Amino acid sequence: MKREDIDKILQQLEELKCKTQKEVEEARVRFLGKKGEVTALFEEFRAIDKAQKAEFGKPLNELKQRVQAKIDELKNSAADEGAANGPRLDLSMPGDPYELGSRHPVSIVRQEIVDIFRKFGYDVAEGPEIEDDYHVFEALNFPANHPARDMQDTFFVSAGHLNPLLLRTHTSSVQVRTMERMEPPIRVICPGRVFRNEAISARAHCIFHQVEGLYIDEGVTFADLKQAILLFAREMFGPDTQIRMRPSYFPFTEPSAEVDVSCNICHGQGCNICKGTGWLEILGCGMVDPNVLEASGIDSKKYSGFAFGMGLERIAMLKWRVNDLRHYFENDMRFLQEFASAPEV
Ligand code: 2NM
Repeated sequence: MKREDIDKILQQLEELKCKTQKEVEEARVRFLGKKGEVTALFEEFRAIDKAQKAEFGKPLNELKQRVQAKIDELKNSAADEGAANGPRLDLSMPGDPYELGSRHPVSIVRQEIVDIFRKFGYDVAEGPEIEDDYHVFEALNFPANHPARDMQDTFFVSAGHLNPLLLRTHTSSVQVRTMERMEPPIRVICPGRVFRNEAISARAHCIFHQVEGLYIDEGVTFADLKQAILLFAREMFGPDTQIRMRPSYFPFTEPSAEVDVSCNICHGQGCNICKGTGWLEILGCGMVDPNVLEASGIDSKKYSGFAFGMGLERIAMLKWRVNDLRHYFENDMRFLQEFASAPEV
């Protein structure tokens, strides 16, 4: 092994020029490849005696490092053949299309319901999602020990004092605020998000959406309630829709009723959506309890009223035959895009 062997390669390295990546790769193979010049020197090095090893070990390692550094440097500066020889960017090509979102089924149903009641002369009222115990329970005639007031059923934001903050469990609190603020006649609907501490399943979720309605004036009767619900049901589900009322119980209304509409899928024949009954439950309602009117400063001797409430997820489930509530909250594009062609409302 001779010093000149190393110097000769260093000299070649000085003069090495590569224009393309292909040339850089060729240079790498020439020096560092299996049969490369530097590799050959290392092979030679293995056979020499100890004294020569001491002389050539260091310069040989330095040579290898310098070759590698030079190759790396050329790799960074040489042109990419793809860029130099490949197709030019065609500026006349159309761009990627924007992915358009679509309306969420719950929004579609809410808008339909709001439009129907607007036509009947109702205003829309909104209120806070974080409420206090007074507006969600106390003013609505919930007894002190009612289970809804329990941690089991309601999400509390702050507990431990007389009027704790909580996430509203219904939008009736908005109606309480409306009654506090206005003199009858009152006609409002309150769409909004509500929260209940439920285990999440196909039929229950801890967040869902309601529309509640309230009508207060002199001489409002249960007959007015029944007519309002019938007109609403026919606008919403079609002119042939029938309704039926079953007695029920809510703390804030007396008497109270559960309303079913005739199944518009099987028209009373019985199908798996209506479980063979021919009827679908869609809302709860009743005459506002005089205690509720009085709590918000409305004279229950002079005025009476009705109220109703319905769950939007449930109505959207019936309308589009969605079989699992969780679809509404997962934002899976495959689900949402099924509503892209739903009527724009
Ligand atoms: C329902 C069923 C029955 C209701 C009552 C009130 C208020 F504030 F006037 F008392 N708002 N909403 C009501 C009545 C809600 O939902 C199933």
